[in-house]
Amino acid sequence: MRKLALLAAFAVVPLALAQDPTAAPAGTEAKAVATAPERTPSPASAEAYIISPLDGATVKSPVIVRFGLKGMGIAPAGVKFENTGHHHLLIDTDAPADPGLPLPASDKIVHFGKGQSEASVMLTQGKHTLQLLLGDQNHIPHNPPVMSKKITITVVN
Ligand SMILES: [Cu+2]
Repeated sequence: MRKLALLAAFAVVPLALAQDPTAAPAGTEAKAVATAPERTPSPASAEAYIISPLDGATVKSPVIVRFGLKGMGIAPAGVKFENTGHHHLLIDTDAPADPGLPLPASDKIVHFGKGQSEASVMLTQGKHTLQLLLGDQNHIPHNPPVMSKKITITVVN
């Protein structure tokens, strides 16, 4: 199962990137066209939140970040299942302006496509912001996006 999920994650990334995001106008609701990337709807009750560290906390690196999610479930990237998604941790950055595109992977946008619910994050000393953003099987934020409050922490030695 673990291997399968991994394979699925690798298989879906090039596919998602290859799709033309302009094919589906932003804000288009439902009426699924199999070939065009579409926003996956999120239930109104959905909420992502950072369990720990707490906003304003002073912590040491590596920082264990625990991901909270209400009203939805976790599924690995590449797996389509209603009302699920996987976490992305935004580090010292805002969410990309266009929520209709697959989230890029970078040092500041970390994917947890295996369905992880916590991460150990190496951070330099000083202030950092953390925010969770759920993505669907294609790493595209839901509609509306399921995003946590952005927290600020201070990392010390
Ligand atoms: Cu992702």
